[in-house]
Amino acid sequence: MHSNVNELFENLWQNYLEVTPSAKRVHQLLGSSQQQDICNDHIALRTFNIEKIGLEKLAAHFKAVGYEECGEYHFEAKKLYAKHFEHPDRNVPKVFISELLLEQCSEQLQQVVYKLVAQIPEEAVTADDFLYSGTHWAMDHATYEALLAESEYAAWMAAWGFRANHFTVNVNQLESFDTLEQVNQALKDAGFLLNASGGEIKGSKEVLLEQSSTMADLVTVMFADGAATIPSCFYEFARRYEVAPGLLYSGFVAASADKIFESTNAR
Ligand code: OOG
Ligand code: NI
Repeated sequence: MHSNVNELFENLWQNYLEVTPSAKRVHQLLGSSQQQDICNDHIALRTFNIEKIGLEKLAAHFKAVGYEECGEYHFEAKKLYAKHFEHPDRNVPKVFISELLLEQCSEQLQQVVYKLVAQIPEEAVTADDFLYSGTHWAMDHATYEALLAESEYAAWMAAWGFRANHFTVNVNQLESFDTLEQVNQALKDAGFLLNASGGEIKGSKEVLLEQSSTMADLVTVMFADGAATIPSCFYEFARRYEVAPGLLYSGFVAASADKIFESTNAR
């Protein structure tokens, strides 16, 4: 496990860029007009609720660099459970980790997932690079399609594995944009496709958090039986409101998160 939080994030970021070509363009678009670098509000990772690689196994890597558990979230329809973590250093991104509740899925899906997870070497889970290690298995295209028919989340996880599935621009800190509407308009003008599920802006001032996101990039992956082009990772934008003077809300909003998950849907 890493002991340096900045080193961990640098690796997560480089790994994310490898499969998210649009992330560089997002930074050019939003960051070119300001002195400071873009600041990230949070990142998110996904997994399956199998002991070997469950949420807590991912969380251990963040706890090792100082993160603390702060909130939990349930997504009944998507069969997901999630927690969020914060670091005492407010400049470090928050972390959102979810896991698919396999016992609620079909026998076939469970069997496929258990076979994939069995291929992960035990020691890979505590290795420095686990959180950006991608997949540890070979999968054919038909298996991906079978997972996709039942759970988009399961298919994404089987295709991309362990990595940050998005980074999130902290909109409060942008110098040339005041509102999330303005950010969204700039993104659309530049040709980005936004996730419109539940509306382009999820949440509101009333729930202390507004969020939007791009639809995931389409990237060619090599399945065991050949190449296919599928959704990879996306970029999110978050504007937070004060819970008290000078103190921004730091949690997540389950109803909004439910829609953000859909940023990796096919389009
Ligand atoms: C996480 C979706 C939730 C948020 O900010 O509410 C989320 C995911 O897609 O894995 O990121
Ligand atoms: Ni997010």
